[in-house]
Amino acid sequence: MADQSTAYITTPIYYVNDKPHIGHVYTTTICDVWARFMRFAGKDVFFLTGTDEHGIKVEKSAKERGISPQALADENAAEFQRVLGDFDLTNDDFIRTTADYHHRQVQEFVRKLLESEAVYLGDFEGWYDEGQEEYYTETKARELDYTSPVSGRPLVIAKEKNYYFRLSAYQDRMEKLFEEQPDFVRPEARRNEVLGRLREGLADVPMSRTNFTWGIPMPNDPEHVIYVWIEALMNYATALGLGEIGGERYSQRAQYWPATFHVIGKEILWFHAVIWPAVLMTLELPLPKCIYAHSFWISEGQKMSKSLGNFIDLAAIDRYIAAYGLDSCRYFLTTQGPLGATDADFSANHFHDIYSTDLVNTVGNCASRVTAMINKYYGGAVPSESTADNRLRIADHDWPEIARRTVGQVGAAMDRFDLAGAVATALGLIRKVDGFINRTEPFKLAKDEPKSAELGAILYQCLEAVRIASLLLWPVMPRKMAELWQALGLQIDPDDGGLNELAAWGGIQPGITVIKVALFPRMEQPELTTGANA
Ligand code: ME8
Repeated sequence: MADQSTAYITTPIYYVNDKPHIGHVYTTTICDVWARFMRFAGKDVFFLTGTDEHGIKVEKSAKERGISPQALADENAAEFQRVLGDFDLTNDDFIRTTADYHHRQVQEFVRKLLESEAVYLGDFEGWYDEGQEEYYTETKARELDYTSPVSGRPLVIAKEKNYYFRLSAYQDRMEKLFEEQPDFVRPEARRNEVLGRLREGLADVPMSRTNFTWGIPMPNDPEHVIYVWIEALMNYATALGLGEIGGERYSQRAQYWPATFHVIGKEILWFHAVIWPAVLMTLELPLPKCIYAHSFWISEGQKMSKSLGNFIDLAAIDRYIAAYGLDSCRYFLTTQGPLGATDADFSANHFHDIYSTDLVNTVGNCASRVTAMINKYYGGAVPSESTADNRLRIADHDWPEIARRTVGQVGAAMDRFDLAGAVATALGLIRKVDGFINRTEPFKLAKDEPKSAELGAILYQCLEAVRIASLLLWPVMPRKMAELWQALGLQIDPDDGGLNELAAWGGIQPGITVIKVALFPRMEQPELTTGANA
């Protein structure tokens, strides 16, 4: 099981009855940023994403199209993999819940649950959301006005003989968990929601269904199919082979358990924050460290919907990538997304503003300014920052200390999954370089005292700070930062770790040649539409 050096991050597994859209790309991209950063920082990371392929919705969609559920799952899982491939995502595996190893292990886990006191056969009647395949308590159903918060369709009264998971028996353990592990659910607003619902009291939840067949049968009673939510949650454990102790997967991957972060959207928090830990407690497996539930993207100020034509689907995302480049899209998603407790608006104007302000005017401009001056005044050869052995301290800037602090703050933000905070801190280092240039005016100095020690020191320090910022920004913009490294003659493989050593002050050797870079072209705002049919 996990020690200090390993980390495990997961996305939800996505339903294959729908096409991939910005929400899926978003969650997977932010997990990718974190995974990349942690690998660079020297952790042994396992990053998992995948598809949720069973359940009545897939069965129905397949029937409508006159194909088998497996054929539909194969087609859409391939589409998800293709799309995710376009976003430079570095997931270590892509789990599909129709895989044999998942099937075997889920049955094994359910066998264990059946042996415990946690599962029983009983009658059930309740408010049911057909689209989400989720039951609601009377209180919750009333609060929702008896309509699905996801599809807007009416909830129905459903009745079935089912196996139940005795969630009610976990009330005390759950309350204790939330008390002892205050960071178990993040952000805080989401934790409070779960706590509120927890205090209303836990009701048992169905664990099996008999009204369809597309799923994994209960090992003791094949008439029943295991409830897709219980089965889907288990993917986080089956991907690591935890249901087959001693097996190949287990020997290679068990050390990653438990998850550092299960990153999800807020609509599926209850399953992850309450049901999943109760199942894990019964299976006697360690609990995840944090369930991080982000909010939603909305589009141009409104909930995304096909009828409004404002859906940020793949065709729309592709248009943004074509106009601004992939890394700009990763940057926008990471820094402007709904990482916190409020929804975030995806708007063409906002995208363009961020591109212009942060990427063109800040990152791109600063890197270009510094490399251009070194070329102009030193023919591209990096000057030294010192006279004899003394580093010149100019304009009260203790650069090594500023850089050290920045690296520490970015790491601490990443530890909390505050990706936007981490990037803002890294960008802050670039802004300090800009401020430093404006204060010290090397261009004037170059006129008065060409090649003075002070001029050399200023430019060295600017370049060094830009280099360190680029290491911190790499997880978000891997292609652009690699382009910058090439211009600076640096060979870095972040997958090999070493961030702390590389980010130590003084990494650039005076005398090496740097090329002037232009990372982000300035441009007029392009006309971009959102939905495919907008
Ligand atoms: O719920 N903004 O799958 P799913 C941000 N199979 N993120 C969004 C979003 C939006 N507007 N819309 C969706 C399922 N997402 C289950 C999960 S896990 C064991 C099973 C993202 O295909 C967000 O991460 O409906 C959300 O939780 C996920 O897509 C839901 O994907």
